[in-house]
Amino acid sequence: MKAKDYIQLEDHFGARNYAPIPVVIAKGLGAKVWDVEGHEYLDFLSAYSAVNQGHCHPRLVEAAKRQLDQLTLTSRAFYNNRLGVFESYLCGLLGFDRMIPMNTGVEGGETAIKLARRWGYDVKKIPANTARVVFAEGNFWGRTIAAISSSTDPGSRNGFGPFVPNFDLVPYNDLVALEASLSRPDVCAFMFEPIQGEAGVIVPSHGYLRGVRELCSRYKVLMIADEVQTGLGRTGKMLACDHEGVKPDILVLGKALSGGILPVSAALSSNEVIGLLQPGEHGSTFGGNPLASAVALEAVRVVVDEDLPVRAEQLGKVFRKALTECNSPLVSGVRGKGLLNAIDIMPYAGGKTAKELCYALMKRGLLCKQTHTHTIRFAPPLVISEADLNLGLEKIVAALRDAEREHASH
Ligand code: IF1
Repeated sequence: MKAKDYIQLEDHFGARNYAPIPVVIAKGLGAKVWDVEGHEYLDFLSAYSAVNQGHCHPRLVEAAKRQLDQLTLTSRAFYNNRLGVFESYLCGLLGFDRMIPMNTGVEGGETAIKLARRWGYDVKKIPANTARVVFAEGNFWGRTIAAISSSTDPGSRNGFGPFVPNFDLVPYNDLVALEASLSRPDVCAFMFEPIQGEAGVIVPSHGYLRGVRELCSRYKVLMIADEVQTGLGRTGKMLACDHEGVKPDILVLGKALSGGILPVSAALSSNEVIGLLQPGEHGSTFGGNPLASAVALEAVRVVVDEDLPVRAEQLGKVFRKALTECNSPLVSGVRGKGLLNAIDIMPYAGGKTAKELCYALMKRGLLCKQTHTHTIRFAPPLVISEADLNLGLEKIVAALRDAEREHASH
């Protein structure tokens, strides 16, 4: 079968809830993927930061294969010999008392909100069924009814109402607005991304994270950091909150928690918060399964053993410096932290923009994806070699020069 045959199958039998770039990937290793025709690409999206460790990391594939021959799923009706070992390692590494293992990132977010509401009622004594959760405009934490209920993106919300009540919104990176919202006595939590991913890699002012921490402590509101995308080394620290030495009350992880092998997420918190849950009050069929626990333990160990946060920090500086110094008139912004970066593209050649540049980059052997109309997010695996990063930069600069020439002759 050719690429077009695979595309036709998905187009005929699948939902059209995506508009993928027309490449059919069949193999991945490290920072590279290959399509069904054998063409090689540098992956500068990393499945939206789920393969920080690189595609098919040998240690993760080995951990999965080893566990597959033993046991994959028991349900939580029984104990298994992998979950507790994973929980103790992750809680110890990140400095939390306890965690709840789930599967997708959005389940991690839902878990965090349930924990915060329960804490609001049992500890902050908020009247039953009135607890409020505050979110930042531009947030993205998934596609469930609760997640889209907090969204400010019409594309995520329209046609899916009615929505979950008692969700409030404040502008991102605005501590004055945040304080006004948190001062309400019925607010139990503020859930936010330390860097907004889908919104276009929005990096808040230095001091914002510390300001959020101080306000949440002052008004007795739980600070929930959604690090599904920014966590596990992506922004140049183990957690994006580490850039300001801030510890959230609840931490949500996902994506790279399994290195892209299978869905693994978690909500980590304190005895005071997680200790409130009684048997039967939360869970998931696959949450904490032995296969996920074995793979996730190894995935986090790889982040630590290969010093991926430091790599992201160093290579990110190389990346942003090169893109800034190329001085392309089409690039109106370069921003990011670690290896979570983005550029804003001015419309060129009669209305072309980020999407067309992504197509041009695909033809040059680099895969990335636009977010909203004018922004391209670049997020290669954190294991990318400096040589491959520079190769990727050459492709990006060459595609920008082509676009500049096309714009000039238009
Ligand atoms: C898709 C976006 C990114 C996330 C943060 C929770 C979740 C996500 C900060 C939920 C998931 C994914 C969803 C994925 C594409 C990708 C994405 F473009 F959709 F918005 F990364 F920015 N918190 N983000 O970024 O995790 O339930 O998906 O495991 O195709 O929808 P999930």
